Amino acid sequence: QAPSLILTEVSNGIGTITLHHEAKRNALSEHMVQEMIQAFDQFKQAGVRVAILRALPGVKVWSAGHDVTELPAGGHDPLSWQDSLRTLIREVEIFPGPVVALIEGGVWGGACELVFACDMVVATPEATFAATPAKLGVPYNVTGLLTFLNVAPPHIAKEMLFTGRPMTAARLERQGVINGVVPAEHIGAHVFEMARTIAQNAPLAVSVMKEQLRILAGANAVSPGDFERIQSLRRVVYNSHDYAEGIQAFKEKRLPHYHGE
Ligand code: KGJ
Repeated sequence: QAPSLILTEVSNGIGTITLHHEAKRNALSEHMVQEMIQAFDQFKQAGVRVAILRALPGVKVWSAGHDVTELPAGGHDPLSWQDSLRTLIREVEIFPGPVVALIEGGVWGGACELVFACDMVVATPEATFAATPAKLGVPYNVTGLLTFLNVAPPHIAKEMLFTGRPMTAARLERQGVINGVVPAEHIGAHVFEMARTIAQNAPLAVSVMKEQLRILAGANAVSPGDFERIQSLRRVVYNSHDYAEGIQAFKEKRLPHYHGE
């Protein structure tokens, strides 16, 4: 059996998932994602009321995002319904209790979306957040963009998505995108305190509010025609030279050369 890439713990109705694959900078591989989904299932069975998603204390990289080696080479939708990142984000959204992200280090690409999809986010002052599909030439999917628009003001979401540059925790807190910035030595206690407060409240009321908020946040009507148009535009991107080049350049550890086709 392959070694576990996460650690899990349950105590007093609070479940913690700790990403633990530092050699690959906690990239969200299929293997790690499957383990996280299993952990959420176990949390449900154990009656966990609040989940905390974190990496080991002191890490430089919270997660490097989608495992780029697992993105299809070209001609296939890299963020289809069955993709591991998409599956994981749905799992966080439908988990019956709040999921709180505790962030130390850099958060990249799909991991940035994962963190924004959590119900609350607390980070250390050194934490940074980067949305990187434009760096790799990836056509981001519809619900993925909605995750950004649901938590960030449009100008901030666009700056993140168009530049791909890491944004500081302080700036995101000012914009109301994350809930708090707490020094590393206090962040664990701070997040557990928040989790304990939620866990003492009425679990049915909390979980039904979470589900209502999820439904309301996704209540944008897109016509079938518009949806098909979006999918056809995305198809142009993942069929392009630039998408294949972005993935290839990452694997060869070099800068990509983009032509816009
Ligand atoms: N996928 C697969 N392997 C990765 C990833 C990744 N995202 N990130 C890092 N690794 C692997 C590297 O290939 C190295 O493998 C090892 O982790 C350490 O990375 O050569 P190996 O040892 O076999 P590295 O780069 O030596 O570590 P640092 O110098 O500490 O740099 C950490 C960084 C996070 C800055 C750097 O690894 C990096 O820039 N990673 C890619 C970040 C990124 O662009 N992620 C977004 C991926 N895209 C998406 O999530 C999506 C959905 N998207 O639309 O774009």
